[in-house]
Amino acid sequence: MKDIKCIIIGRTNVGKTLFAINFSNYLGCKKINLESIYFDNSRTNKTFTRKEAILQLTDKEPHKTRCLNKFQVTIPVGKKKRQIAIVDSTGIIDNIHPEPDIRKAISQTLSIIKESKIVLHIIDVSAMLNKKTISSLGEVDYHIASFCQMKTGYAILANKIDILGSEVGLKKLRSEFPGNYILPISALHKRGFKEVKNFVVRNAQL
Ligand SMILES: Nc1nc2c(ncn2[C@@H]2O[C@H](COP(=O)(O)OP(=O)(O)O)[C@@H](O)[C@H]2O)c(=O)[nH]1
Ligand SMILES: [Mg+2]
Repeated sequence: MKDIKCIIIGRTNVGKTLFAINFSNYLGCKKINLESIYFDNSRTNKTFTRKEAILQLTDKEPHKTRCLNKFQVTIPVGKKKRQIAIVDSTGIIDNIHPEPDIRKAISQTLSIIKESKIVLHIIDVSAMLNKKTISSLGEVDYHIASFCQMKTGYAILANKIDILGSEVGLKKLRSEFPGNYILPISALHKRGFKEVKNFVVRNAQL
């Protein structure tokens, strides 16, 4: 049976990679077996502990991730166990990026959205009120939401709710995206993960 694809998308620095690492750990992966797929379709495999993955794959600087990173997890769906590929991706931006390699990686992100049953769109609610932050809400977030409107497996994850003042951002997010399913989370502290897991399980069953 084919893996169910669950892609994690969003602007750069919103916390996609940290979420992918901590969520797969929450789903029971003690070791992270990561398959990286590059835009030329070349692939590498690496095994990390959670700590190593956080140190090597996440960063304060934008565009640390420049490929699709596949985290293989197994979750109970009904009475069976199903393989789910949690796919972390290169952050998308409002404009055209000057670096060709990043542009190619971004187009790789966009091309996989269509074939993913589950799309988790991460938005940094701590940066909602600060337009100057790299991870703040952008035009591209509205484009994603309208492109994914027809998908039942589409949810917005309102990340960084551990940061002071983020509840104001969450309120604004809810008013900007009234028709969408929004789950508040902290990728750092694994908050809201139970709700995300339930959403993934529900949609994997469909
Ligand atoms: N406080 C806080 N920081 C976070 C959270 N999620 C991510 N970060 C930080 O945001 C930065 C970017 O995270 P990363 O996962 O690399 O973002 P990506 O570019 O979307 O993959 C890193 O410094 C993370 O530690 C969160 O829930 N809370
Ligand atoms: Mg990343």
